[in-house]
Amino acid sequence: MTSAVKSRKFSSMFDWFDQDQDGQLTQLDFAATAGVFSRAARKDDHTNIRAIHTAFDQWWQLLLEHADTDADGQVSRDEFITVMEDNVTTEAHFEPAVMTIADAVMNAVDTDQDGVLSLEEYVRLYDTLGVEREVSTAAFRLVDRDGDGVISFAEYRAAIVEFYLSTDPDAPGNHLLGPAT
Ligand SMILES: [Ca+2]
Ligand SMILES: [Ca+2]
Ligand SMILES: [Ca+2]
Repeated sequence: MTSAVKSRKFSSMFDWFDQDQDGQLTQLDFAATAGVFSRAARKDDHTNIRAIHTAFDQWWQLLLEHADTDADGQVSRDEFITVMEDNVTTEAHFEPAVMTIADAVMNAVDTDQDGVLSLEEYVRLYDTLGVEREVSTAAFRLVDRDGDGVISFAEYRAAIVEFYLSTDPDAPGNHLLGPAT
């Protein structure tokens, strides 16, 4: 099912992943993106940094397999939006592709390893991603659904699921990558 809300989300995601901004996604873009997320981890946290790189690489392989129809090793914006809707967000692929990345990132960002994300940890992630503090602080409040001042794994996963699967323009998970578009 195509929806304008999802297409917009995936399109802004494309811009974000296209780290060298040449209008095509390649393995290099994904490696660069994994590198950006890795900077939110503690420098000596080799386990989670490796997990992030592995998870992004798996996602890239999935995109290559299903999206790169002309087999040139590049995925265009249209190919990306189509594959996100038709393959990545299907039940068979969502857990292994998306949630593997989500879990790896959450583990890495939880630098004091207390099992939840504090505002400080969350804002630090978005600092790394170039999102302004005001924006990430507002997003934190939305993702912290029970308002206990921390983001649990469950709240984080709920936001990810919403970001990818919801067609509701007001879903809190839409703010996951910064300002809703
Ligand atoms: Ca690119
Ligand atoms: Ca924490
Ligand atoms: Ca909470």
